[in-house]
Amino acid sequence: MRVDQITMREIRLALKEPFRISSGEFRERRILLLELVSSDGARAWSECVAGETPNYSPETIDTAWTMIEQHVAPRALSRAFDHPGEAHAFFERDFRGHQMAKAAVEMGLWGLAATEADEPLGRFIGGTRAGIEVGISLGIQPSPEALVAKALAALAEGYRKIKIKIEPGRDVEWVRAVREAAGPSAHLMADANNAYTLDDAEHLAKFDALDLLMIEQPLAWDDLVRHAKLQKRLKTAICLDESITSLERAQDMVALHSGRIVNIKPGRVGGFSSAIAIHDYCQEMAIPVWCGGMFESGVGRAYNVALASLPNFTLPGDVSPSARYWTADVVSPEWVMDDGIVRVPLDQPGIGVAVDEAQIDSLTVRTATLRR
Ligand code: OSB
Ligand code: MG
Repeated sequence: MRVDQITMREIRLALKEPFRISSGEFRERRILLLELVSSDGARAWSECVAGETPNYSPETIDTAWTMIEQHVAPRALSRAFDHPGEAHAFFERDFRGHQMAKAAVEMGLWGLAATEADEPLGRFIGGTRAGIEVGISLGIQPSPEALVAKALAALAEGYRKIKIKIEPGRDVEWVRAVREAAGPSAHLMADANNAYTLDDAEHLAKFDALDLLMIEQPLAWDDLVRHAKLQKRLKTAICLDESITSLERAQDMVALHSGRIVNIKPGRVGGFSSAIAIHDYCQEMAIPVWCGGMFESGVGRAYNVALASLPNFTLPGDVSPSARYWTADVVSPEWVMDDGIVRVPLDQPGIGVAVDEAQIDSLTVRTATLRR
């Protein structure tokens, strides 16, 4: 496979409602999309998940734009690949960090390879599921009552897991209110996005009474050692998100006992090869994984859905349907949820959805095209 051309575009998509996490608020997504063209004329779209501000990881859409334009895309255009699985190691060579920038191009290569192989992306990577159980991620609400209302509405819509964003002052009592309203069988979890320190261990142990599936990333974004100390003091399983940026960090998590579950976001770990390697390793170690989300457009969602069809993605993923986020998504068909399940598109090759190019043109604020 040879890539002849990579077109970068930034589009703007307004979220239906603002989304607040402990480290910041999102109202609109500035989304970086790529379109790769192979020397055989095959085309594939991919998405960079970096946000507007560096509140989740050090990357932003602007750092990713620069890195892709100056470093990642030129590398991808510089040689042929027998298989997209070769790209990750090639992008890592003497090139530190910038996982989201690397992942956008690397995943595009997987999308392109699946298209050229005439196989659905999920099957191409060895996925076995035809549908993905969906969890919703609820942003920090103005009051516990508002949170309870959102959680009950989501359960009524069929969501299989409710993730509640928390921060100091809006945590145990807020989640307890949801537990009391939703009943003992609801699958609930909390995500702190780094809002706590080890000094909060005693407070966080109060979550143990609420029978949560897990608590996601309570401590610093790049921490493993303190999470291990905290995990010793909690019955509730810690799930790591921000801290797992590579297979090696997942191995460290297991070695240190920093957590018992991994949220895999392919963008955060440098792409599909790394995400699949973490999946395989966790499966060997009996660590359940699930697919996280970064408010992807329908393009990035296609990759998450394909990835989540691998067998060890045993917990519901943050792969909500298009209508949860956008008035109109940029793909057709839009992603839909039926009885809490998003279907893995297995009836067509590649990423399984078509990009609405006229709509994308109307949303585009900048472009760049790189050629071999
Ligand atoms: O921590 O999982 C997170 C969105 C932006 C940044 C970080 C996170 C999230 C989400 C969104 O929780 C989940 C989704 O895309 O539905
Ligand atoms: Mg998270």
